[in-house]
Amino acid sequence: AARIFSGMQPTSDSLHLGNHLGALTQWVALQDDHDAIYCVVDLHALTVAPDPAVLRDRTRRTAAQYLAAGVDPQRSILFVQSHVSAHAELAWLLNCITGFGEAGRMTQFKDKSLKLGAEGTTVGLFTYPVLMAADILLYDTDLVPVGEDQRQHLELTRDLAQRLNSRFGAGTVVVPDAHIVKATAKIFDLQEPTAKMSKSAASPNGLIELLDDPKVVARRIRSAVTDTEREIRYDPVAKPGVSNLLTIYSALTDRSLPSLEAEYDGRGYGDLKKDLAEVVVAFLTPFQERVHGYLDDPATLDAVLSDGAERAEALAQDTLARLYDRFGLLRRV
Ligand code: AQP
Repeated sequence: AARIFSGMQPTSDSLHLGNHLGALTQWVALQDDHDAIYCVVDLHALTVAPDPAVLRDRTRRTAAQYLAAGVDPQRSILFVQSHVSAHAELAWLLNCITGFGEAGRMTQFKDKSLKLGAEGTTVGLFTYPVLMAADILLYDTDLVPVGEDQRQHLELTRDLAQRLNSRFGAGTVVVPDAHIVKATAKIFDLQEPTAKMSKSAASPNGLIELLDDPKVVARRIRSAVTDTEREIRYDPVAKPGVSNLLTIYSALTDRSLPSLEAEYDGRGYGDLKKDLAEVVVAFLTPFQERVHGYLDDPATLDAVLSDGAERAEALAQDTLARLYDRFGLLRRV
């Protein structure tokens, strides 16, 4: 079966609906007929200097949300990045074959470093996509399910993989493909429906976090920005706000966009928002119960993560040894 690898950063207490629909939903679907590995990428989270106790807590919370969404540790490998030291080690090798200009062209780095300023921007943030490439290449990954915002990082990963293969011989590493599901590749901010929904949004009102109070969620959906027309129609260019609501509705109910357009033909935005709020709350309520179930039993959660790390480590060590050898590092006897 094709190998899948993906991860999310433990950089907030809760994942948001963009993370869920853009990535996590695909993770759960793909584990049926793929060999899947899912990771809480805590080393990546260090690029934003989190408080140590908060990071530790968020790492468990992120894993609990993967499980609550349906990641099955029997069928997939679920682990924490820092538990497998090969990630940091391979990242160093890849740092040494990545161009400074090449890394500097990453738009996410450019955006974030512009906000942080030269002194606030760490070298870690700069090499973040290289660590991401290491995560992926360590497991001979074929497919990486991510949202649209990660496309450029995936391209860099592919470039680095091809470079390794041309330098050290075909088949040194697997060149991975992005798996981006078009319909949900980019969920937008409810208040600013041309910007991606993001945990670092200007206003919390545009964000739906999976662990938010359902009442708050319903209120945010009811006050989502739409437009001055009245027609409920999927048209992301002319009607980004309404289209985003329809995308979320469709993804959570498995109903097609045309069937939703037909149902809301002649009805107002208020109806759409009220119904969507119910759909989202109906999804979130049992999800939150499951998350709290996992968090209430940290020993079991830690055991799941430890088992996952053991299985991931065996695979990662194999790739790392192969690459140390190709790079010409003397083997310890
Ligand atoms: N709005 C989104 N729509 C669809 N997919 C999304 N993803 C993130 N936002 C959306 C996908 O979620 C996964 C998590 O990636 P991450 O942990 O690296 O988080 P992120 O991309 O840093 O998340 P944010 O909230 O967007 O953070 P900031 O504000 O820091 O940029 C990835 O697969 C991503 O594509």
